[in-house]
Amino acid sequence: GHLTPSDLRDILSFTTALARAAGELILEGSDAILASGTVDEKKNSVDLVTEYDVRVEELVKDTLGKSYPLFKFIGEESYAAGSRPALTDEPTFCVDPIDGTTNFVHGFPHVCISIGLIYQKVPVLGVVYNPFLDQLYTGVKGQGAYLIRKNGALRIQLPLAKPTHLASLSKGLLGIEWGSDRSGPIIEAKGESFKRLAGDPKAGVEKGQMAHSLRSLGSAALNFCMVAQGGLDLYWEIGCWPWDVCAGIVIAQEAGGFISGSKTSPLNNIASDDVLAGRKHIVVRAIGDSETEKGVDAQKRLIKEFYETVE
Ligand code: 2AM
Ligand code: CA
Ligand code: CA
Ligand code: CA
Repeated sequence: GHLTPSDLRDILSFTTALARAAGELILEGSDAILASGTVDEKKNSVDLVTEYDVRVEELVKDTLGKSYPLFKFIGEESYAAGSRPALTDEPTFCVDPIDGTTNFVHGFPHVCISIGLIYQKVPVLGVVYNPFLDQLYTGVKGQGAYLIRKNGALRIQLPLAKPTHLASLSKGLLGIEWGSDRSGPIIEAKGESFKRLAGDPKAGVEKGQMAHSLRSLGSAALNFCMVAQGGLDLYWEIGCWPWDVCAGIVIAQEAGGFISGSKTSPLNNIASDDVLAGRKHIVVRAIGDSETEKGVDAQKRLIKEFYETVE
């Protein structure tokens, strides 16, 4: 059936409570993993997974399945285990049980549960909860983005979050990530882009054009939330999956951010699908002369292409 704004509000309360419950399990898991837990390697020695990634996804998948039996479910660990439903126009939850697993196993407190909802192939709702810092971010298409902490809920709106003179690509604070694909060409190309952003003259940067600094939070979802909050001026990443970006896209967009992607931007010397989030003029500058897509087109494409990427 059709998803109304009121349905989305109901789903938001449900998924917010669920994210908090998942957060409790993540905190419990952190103590266990740091004390004596086993960390397994997936594709290489930096692609990590723990039993808690799987347990949190089971909790979320089972709970959603009971209340929303007709909705489809896409999750990182289910996908890894071979459960890969086709992406359709039906309502589809898109979940990353632990985003920032590397942080999780190191006790670096930028870790979250990310619950997104896709409808007609567009992300329409996102809940991202960091239980270590007790920060919960929400976004619902057309209904705004919020940061909820112990002391209350705050509507987040980019134009109000930061003085304009600080918000540019040069002089910005930029979110970038090394990712878990460390194959030579990828890491070399990323390194070149990062050097350019950091101001290495040999990498072709004009004086005064470098970023204030680069930050790697280690969680894609939290990078989007930090863009929404105004803490990062741009988030740029290559190698994402739909569960990394689904919830965060809605939160950043509802806070007034712009989402795009480009295989041909000056940042993207890997020519693989990337994602950019930030204020529109900053994203447009980062993309340069290459084509900028309309927000919804870019989001649709990102979810679809990220999902249909063949390993
Ligand atoms: P994870 O912790 O759920 O595995 C770090 O770059 C961020 O990107 C994390 O959100 C991480 O999610 C995600 N990520 C996972 N695999 C990646 C890859 N191959 N390339 C880039 N990012 C990846
Ligand atoms: Ca992972
Ligand atoms: Ca992830
Ligand atoms: Ca994960």
